[in-house]
Amino acid sequence: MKIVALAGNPNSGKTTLFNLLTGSNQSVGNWPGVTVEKKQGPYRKAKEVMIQDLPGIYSLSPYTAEEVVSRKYLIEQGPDLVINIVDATNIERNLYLTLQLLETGQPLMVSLNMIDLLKKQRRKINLKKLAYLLSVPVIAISALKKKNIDNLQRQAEHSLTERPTYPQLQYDERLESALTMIEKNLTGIIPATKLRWYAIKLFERDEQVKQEIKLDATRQKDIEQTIDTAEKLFQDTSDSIMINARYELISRLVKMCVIDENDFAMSFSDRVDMVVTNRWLALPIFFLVMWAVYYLSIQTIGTMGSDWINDVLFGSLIPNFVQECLVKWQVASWMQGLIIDGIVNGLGSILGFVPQIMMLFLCLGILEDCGYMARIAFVMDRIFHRFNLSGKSFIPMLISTGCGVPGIMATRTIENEKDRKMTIMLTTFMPCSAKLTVIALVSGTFFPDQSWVAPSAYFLGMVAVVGSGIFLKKTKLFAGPPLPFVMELPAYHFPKPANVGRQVLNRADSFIKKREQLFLLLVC
Ligand code: BGO
Repeated sequence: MKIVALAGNPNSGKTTLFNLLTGSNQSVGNWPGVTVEKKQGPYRKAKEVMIQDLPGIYSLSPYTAEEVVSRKYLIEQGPDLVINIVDATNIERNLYLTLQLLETGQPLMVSLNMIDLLKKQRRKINLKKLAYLLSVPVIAISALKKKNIDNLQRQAEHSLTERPTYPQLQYDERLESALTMIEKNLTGIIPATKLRWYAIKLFERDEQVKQEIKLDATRQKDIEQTIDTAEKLFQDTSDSIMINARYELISRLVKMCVIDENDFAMSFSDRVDMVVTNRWLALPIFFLVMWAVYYLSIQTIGTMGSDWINDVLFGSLIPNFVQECLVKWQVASWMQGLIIDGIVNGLGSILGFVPQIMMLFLCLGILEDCGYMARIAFVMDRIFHRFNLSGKSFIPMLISTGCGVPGIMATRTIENEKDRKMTIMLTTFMPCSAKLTVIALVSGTFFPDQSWVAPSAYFLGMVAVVGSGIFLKKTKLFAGPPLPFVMELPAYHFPKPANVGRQVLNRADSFIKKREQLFLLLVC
């Protein structure tokens, strides 16, 4: 069986391409020992080829679980072909991973995705030149619009059968001579195809690689001397020398291959972002948006649906119908009371919230799908960072105001394990739609004429959650600065009804199931 691995930055379109290449025949699990999703599936045109989706990563450094999994897989398993999906609209950042993939010496081809968006941005990339400079095939595609996929498949099939080898890219001459000296120290210990990768990693003083290959003292001393000399020459640390060398090469590649027809014009998303992520306007706009969301779901449209379910459907229609049936079947009156007051009214109290919740999820789904929520995480990161919290904790917490279950699921995007665990612990305490009812009940019963009590309890709950986060961050278990917040801000899109619909149904489903379980527990 031949293996084709898909590698690329998060949001580069890997999943979209993976789905096209495998059809619906995929299996999902976890990589051994870590909670990183592992997806694979047979190539839909040749079942003997397995498509392996690697986690979305920005580099092959050993910091996040995703990076460790990917580099271990690439170096130890050695797939027959790596397809590197590059977001053509973010080529500078995406090429950083491309250079690192080239350094591994694996057979590689580049799939330049989102070419439709690039065209809209009035930018072009000279593909032949880029392929020539990178020394690997480059195919431009649009995975979303299914454009040029045949060409990509043809090239991949050709690369799989021919297995062509490509020359390594050359960085700064002084760096290259240091790398050659390290490679000489590794000859005979490391296979020739992997010499460059190991030389670069040792040059970067990568602890994992150092421990893996365990060199004798003489070689270690030689390599250390080479690195010291390079550091003196460049007046920089060795890992920074490597990073700079890659970025210098990328900036040369981009200058030579990318043609920007409107270098000074701003895109629509840039113009909207000037207002929406503005230092002073971002939060007031966000509060207005959230107020509109709650107004639509809790005050108006959602409540109309809930009132109809409570007052009409479960207020008279269903109870009257059930009562008539029970009387006709001569059921004992205590049993009638149990069925109508217990089961029918209980069911009504679950379903009564559904319109409000669906409306809330619909609004959140639209905001997420059009790209606004990504901006909010970015804006909130400015505030959260002051308390050593990650801005990525905000979206799960926000989703938890609807329901804790999808909130916990949303923590998957937080790379730092400590931050993820802490967010999981805290999101469930967020005042969700279920707790809203309890707040309404308690404040309505004990403070009937004080309308400020319920909203205060709601917002106090949120402040307590953030306060607990600040406190937990000071404990040994969760201490440490959050990882730098790197997040793709997608261009604003019209929300896709299918995406939004799926999200609303999934979230409403977990909301109903959660309440259903509680109801069954109470009935039992
Ligand atoms: C959202 N062209 C365009 N225009 N978009 C593409 C293309 C393409 O060729 N390929 C992918 N996309 P993933 P990873 C989205 O989901 O495959 C889009 O992480 C959004 N979602 O549709 O998931 C694709 O697996 C809200 O867009 O990438 C997806 O690598 C607003 O790129 C995104 C805007 O694709 C990432 C887009 C809630």
